[in-house]
Amino acid sequence: MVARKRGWRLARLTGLGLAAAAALSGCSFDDAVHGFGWFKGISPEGRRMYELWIGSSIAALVVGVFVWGLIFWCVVRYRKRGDELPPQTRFNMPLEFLYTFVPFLIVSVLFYYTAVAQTYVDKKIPNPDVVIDVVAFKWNWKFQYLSVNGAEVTGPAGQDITTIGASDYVPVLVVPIGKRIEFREHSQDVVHSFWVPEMLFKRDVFPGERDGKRVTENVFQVTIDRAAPYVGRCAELCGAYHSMMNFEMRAVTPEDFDRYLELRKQGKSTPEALAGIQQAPYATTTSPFQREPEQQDRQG
Ligand SMILES: [Cu+2]
Repeated sequence: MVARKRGWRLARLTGLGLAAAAALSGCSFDDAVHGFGWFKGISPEGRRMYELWIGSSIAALVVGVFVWGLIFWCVVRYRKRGDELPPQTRFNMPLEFLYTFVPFLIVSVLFYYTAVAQTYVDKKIPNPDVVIDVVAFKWNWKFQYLSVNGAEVTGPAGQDITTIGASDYVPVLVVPIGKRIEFREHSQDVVHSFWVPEMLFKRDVFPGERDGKRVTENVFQVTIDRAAPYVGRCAELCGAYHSMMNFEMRAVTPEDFDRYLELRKQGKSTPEALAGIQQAPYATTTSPFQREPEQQDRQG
């Protein structure tokens, strides 16, 4: 009777714990189960990596279930039945060949799909629609629009159009959806890492100079297909205030993007220009500003 009561309490506690974990982690059951914990991605590149992850996880599960099955079968089938030594079957050539060849095959298949996905994610086209210069430094980001549709982006007086945070807001990088965006990274001091979790992508930002000129080692391109605010982070421990090195990437329609750039060129600040395209409020903390309910849905 006591044991049954205890079992019931344990079951109730477990259920409560699982429910709390699901609620506190902030992700839906569907995300957790179907995505094995991953975001679905907001770019075609991200979704390729998502698919690779899902495929690899399923393959690993299949192998895992098969191995667990073999273990339990052996445990039951070959229990000790007496003191007599069972028949010894070492050096079984076909079996040894099989368990050398099969893992090699698995690794080759995983390698193939990884190489294909990586090539796709790293692909760069010659004339991206938007080119953005990313400068990381301790402990903030500076984004500069270098060109849009092949034309250099400058203000009327030839000034650069840059976005950098201030004491009351994090840098907000406005980008258009459906356009090929190129990011050129450079660090002014130590190694940082540009990371927008929902892009399922991050890339280190390296410092370096050659003959007095900065070296841009890392360049990548991406197309974002969902208009929403996304939090961006530094993913490389870079010093005392590394954790504060956040930015926001605001993906908007191409029309809003053009208007935003126009306002910036007219000398408006980032918050003013954001307000001008009805994209205020802007982020003031490490989280992007309050999202619309439909944008919160990661299913896309
Ligand atoms: Cu950093």
